[in-house]
Amino acid sequence: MARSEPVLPKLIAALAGGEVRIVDLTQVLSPDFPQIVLPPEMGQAWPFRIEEASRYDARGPGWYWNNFSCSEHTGTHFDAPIHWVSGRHLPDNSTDTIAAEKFVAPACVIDCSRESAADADFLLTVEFIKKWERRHGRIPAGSWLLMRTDWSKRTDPVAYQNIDATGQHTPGPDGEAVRFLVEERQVLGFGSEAIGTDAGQGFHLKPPYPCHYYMHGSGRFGLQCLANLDLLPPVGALIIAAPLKIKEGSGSPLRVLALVPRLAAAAPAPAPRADKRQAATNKRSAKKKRR
Ligand code: 23J
Ligand code: MN
Repeated sequence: MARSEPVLPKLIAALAGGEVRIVDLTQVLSPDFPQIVLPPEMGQAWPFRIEEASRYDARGPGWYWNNFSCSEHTGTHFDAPIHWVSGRHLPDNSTDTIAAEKFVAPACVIDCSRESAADADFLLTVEFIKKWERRHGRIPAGSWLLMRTDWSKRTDPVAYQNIDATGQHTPGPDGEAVRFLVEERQVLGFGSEAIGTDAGQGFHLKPPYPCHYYMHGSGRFGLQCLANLDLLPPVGALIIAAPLKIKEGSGSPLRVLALVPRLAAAAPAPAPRADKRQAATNKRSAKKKRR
């Protein structure tokens, strides 16, 4: 960007003119929203609770306000590296010490909605990611990788949790995919629409909960219980995700916002130059042949 063209006035004008829209990727924080449940012998995350302090009444004639309590991992929330044992000794690993510039970053959105509808235990693989890259280009270092599953459309808490006798059944990445994203693509973090960044059956993968283990073990972040990922383009969105500055916090509920170019939402991104043959195929059949 040339120094004679300051970028912020352009952004401000683009926002005012509707060329850049704000998409809210956050679930409503309420006692009704599902909370992750661990085996009963383990420590549990508090669900969201809220209690009125006053509402223009004898307790406070001119004002309304509430007290609330919850876990660091309630509702749409951020996972910091210190959350997992693999990240416990890393520098700047908690919500109060992560550099603030990490909270504004681009996103790649990988659409697994069809696969997740067909199989609640769908696992995102390296092969699936590489297929996505042939259409949309290489995942840039420092990007969020957001896994679109449309899981956030499940407004029934029972369907959202999807627990049966064998445990929780929600989609997530397999261990190799997480290692690929961390080591070969240097992603900033991984985001999921489901209740965990790991699959519901992630405990049975190697290592258990590979997304938590590898992401946080290499200083990367997680976003859980995201919504509206279907409104984002595969590439080109800018995410603002800043957790509360809790001292030594392992995470926090937060508001996640995406800045989205108006015309980018529906149109596929330009094909990568590196693979011209594939690019030609994509142009002909981008609509009918989805991965
Ligand atoms: C603790 C133990 C296992 C898991 C989690 C927390 C989460 O998903 C979380 O909210 O970070 S899988
Ligand atoms: Mn969490």
